Amino acid sequence: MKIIPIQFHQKSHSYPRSAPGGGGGGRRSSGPARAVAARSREPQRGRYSRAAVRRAASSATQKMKEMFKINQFNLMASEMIALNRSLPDVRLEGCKTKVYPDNLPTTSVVIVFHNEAWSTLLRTVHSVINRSPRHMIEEIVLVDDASERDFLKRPLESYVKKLKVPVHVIRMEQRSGLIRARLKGAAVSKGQVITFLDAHCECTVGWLEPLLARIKHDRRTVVCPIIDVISDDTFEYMAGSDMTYGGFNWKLNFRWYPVPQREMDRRKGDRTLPVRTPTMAGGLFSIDRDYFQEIGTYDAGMDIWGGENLEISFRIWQCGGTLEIVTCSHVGHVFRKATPYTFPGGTGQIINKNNRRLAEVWMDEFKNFFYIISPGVTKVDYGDISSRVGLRHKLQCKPFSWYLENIYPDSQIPRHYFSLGEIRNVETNQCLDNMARKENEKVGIFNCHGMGGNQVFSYTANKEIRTDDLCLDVSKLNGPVTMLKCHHLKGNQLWEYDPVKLTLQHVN
Ligand SMILES: [Mn+2]
Repeated sequence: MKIIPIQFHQKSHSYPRSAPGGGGGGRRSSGPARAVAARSREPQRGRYSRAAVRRAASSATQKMKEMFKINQFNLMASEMIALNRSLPDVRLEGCKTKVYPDNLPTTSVVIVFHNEAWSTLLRTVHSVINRSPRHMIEEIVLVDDASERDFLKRPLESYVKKLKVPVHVIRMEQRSGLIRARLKGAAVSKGQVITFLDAHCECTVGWLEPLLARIKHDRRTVVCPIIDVISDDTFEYMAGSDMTYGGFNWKLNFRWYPVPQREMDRRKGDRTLPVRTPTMAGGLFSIDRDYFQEIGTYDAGMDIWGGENLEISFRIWQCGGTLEIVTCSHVGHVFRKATPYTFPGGTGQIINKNNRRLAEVWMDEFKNFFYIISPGVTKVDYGDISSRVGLRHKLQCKPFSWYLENIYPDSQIPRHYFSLGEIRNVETNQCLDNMARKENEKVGIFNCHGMGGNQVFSYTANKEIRTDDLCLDVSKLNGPVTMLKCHHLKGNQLWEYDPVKLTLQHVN
């Protein structure tokens, strides 16, 4: 049996890091090619000149490393690439011939930034202007979340004044975080649709029309483009996969998972049709401006960043909307391995608080999967959620069980299960423990600590034993018991519990 690996895995950031082998992979962008050309001049022969070239090269490398730290991407490479560079057309063939209505709604493009590099921010702006039909762009709104860099003040304002699309720069008075800065940007925007982009993106040909067309068709549809990968090292542009969609694990981390067969069947195998996705990555999406208000924008009680993407995803689905990845729309994003930002109080506590609010308001009893695997979360002060609970009632939103059943039946959180907790050997008082090991490794046994976390397993209605998104699996006689991606097909992942003998037995 074939296990489809998850293509994207990342600890602290909710975007794919590596591109699967898509159509754009392997193509060289103009920037790094130019850097290579500059190096190709033959050094003169001779000991001293060679040493000088080596010294120069090593000091350039040193400088590149220093500059990398500023934004956690290769700033030197970014600065060598034109602000209006051309990009490959990475769309599926069937997308290139699609015809969209003329009278699509207009959009405001809202981009929040904090200490962003000039080159990546302006490349985002130029790519919007160059690759969008002029009459569909109402304006671009740049929301500065209290940046400290001088070039992002007056120089930015005078630069964008000369562009052929109105660009407004608005400033947060103090560091407010992504969520509140986006709310401010949305509040001043005038387009019929709001399109949120990150500050280090590049839009490709034809990106906007298919997004707006879905919203025109149904204003309660919220749409994301396929997020392509701009290398944080070379700025090479690589197509993202149309075969993954958004999910989440028990820790409420956003993850990309393979688009399941049922969603391929619903689209009759046509990959150019939008994919219904359980969640969005969060950085890039378009939404009808009035609908954004109706469904309650963002939870303004959340701080800075984190959890807001799952919150709006659950809310859209549970309250009668639709969330899609429009596979004919491609926007690139620079994926970073580490965040260059610091937050007052540290990121961990902020994300715990935001996730706690999201679990309390939207997840009903299924919040226990989150709390038992991350017990620290139940200790954070998450503030007052009464207005968000009120919103849920006012909009008559459906329960989380409905979402799991109908929108995300392949969820890592099982809709039906027999038990959730530790698996204890009653004679030795030792417990099964995932030992924080990864996929394909053996499950461990350790003294029971009663603190949840790595000793939490669920015995599901499908008779799987799961810990987060891994299932206990035995593929040969006499073991070992390994942890593999759950495949929902029973087989090697089927276990029988005998409540009389208190045994769990692998039955395949
Ligand atoms: Mn980003």
